[in-house]
Amino acid sequence: MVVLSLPALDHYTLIKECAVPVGTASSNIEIPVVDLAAAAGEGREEVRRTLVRTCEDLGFFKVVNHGVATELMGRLEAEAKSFFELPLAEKEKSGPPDPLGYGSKMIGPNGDVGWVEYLLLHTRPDVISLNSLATFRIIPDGQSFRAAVDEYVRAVKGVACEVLELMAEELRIEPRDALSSMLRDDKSDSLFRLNHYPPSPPQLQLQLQPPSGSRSQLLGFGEHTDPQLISVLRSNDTSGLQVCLQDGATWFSVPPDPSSFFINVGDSLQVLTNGRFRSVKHRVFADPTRSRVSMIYFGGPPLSQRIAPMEGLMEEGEETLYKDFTWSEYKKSAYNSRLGDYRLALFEKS
Ligand code: GA4
Repeated sequence: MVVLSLPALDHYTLIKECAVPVGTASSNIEIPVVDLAAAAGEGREEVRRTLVRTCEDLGFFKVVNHGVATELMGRLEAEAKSFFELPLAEKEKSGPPDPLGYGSKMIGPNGDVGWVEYLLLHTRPDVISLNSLATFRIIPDGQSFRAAVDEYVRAVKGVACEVLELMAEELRIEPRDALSSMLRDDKSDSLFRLNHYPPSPPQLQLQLQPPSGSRSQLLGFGEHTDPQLISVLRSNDTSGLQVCLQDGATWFSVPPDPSSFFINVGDSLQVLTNGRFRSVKHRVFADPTRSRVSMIYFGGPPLSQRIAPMEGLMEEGEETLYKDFTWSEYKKSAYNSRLGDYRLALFEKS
């Protein structure tokens, strides 16, 4: 069992804000599966069809047979654990997040909190803030951590690009790499996040029970959509991730699967497909007994990229649902928002 050391139980009010009464999330939803080995062979068309249907309905799916080495995933998880096991004062040398670097309990710049500590890094080695740079200096074997992050990011970026190419093919977007080239671009503004959700301590759980007797859980990361194109998540064997159905109200729990990736559509891909694909709301609850460690690649375009519906997929006479904007404008606006805001509202045509 993985139990990492708990962050100091200091900001009691912050923690209280993370305790939310929850209804039972449904777990009997079958998560769509995209098999990349099948996509490389005769099954390609079938996989493409399922993928596009899934992005239209749910915006979330699991990827299997992806070819990323289990050893690499395990190595990075071990490096992340060693980092999160450091004393708080050491970790704080890489913080507060600006937005890159180490953060604990505070998410983003606008007052969101969660039962989580994290490291947020840029995937381009030349985009470093002092904080994120410090990350690899404060651990004894910082070089091997950096190397594992770089190797892992290269591998998951490959998976994200393969998936984007399958989508483009099925949507008849020309050229086939019109989407994936935004991630492959040297100037791609992609991020990488390592999250550690410590177990929610029993003494706190007792104190936090709402008077009504309803169940209360510690919210690790509040509900939100991702602003980028596509996110690729891998976690250890601890549950906690919940995804919202298209109705905007029904949540389901995602059973963990450390050997697979979970992918979700982000806001930018929703716009590039003129609302055909769904940017999906998701959130994470802390487990009462086990640490959850997740690693997420957020595939974003270069800052100057225009985010507008792709020509090839527009039907004749179809109107653009969104105003014209660049990724840089959208990103700036996202950082002025709260986690749970519907960020695309400002960019929709009235
Ligand atoms: C959500 C997706 C990514 O984790 C992230 C987050 C970012 C942050 O943690 O700094 C944001 C959040 C995310 C969206 C709204 C803003 C920005 C926190 C927040 C309140 C790194 C990202 O790109 O957007």
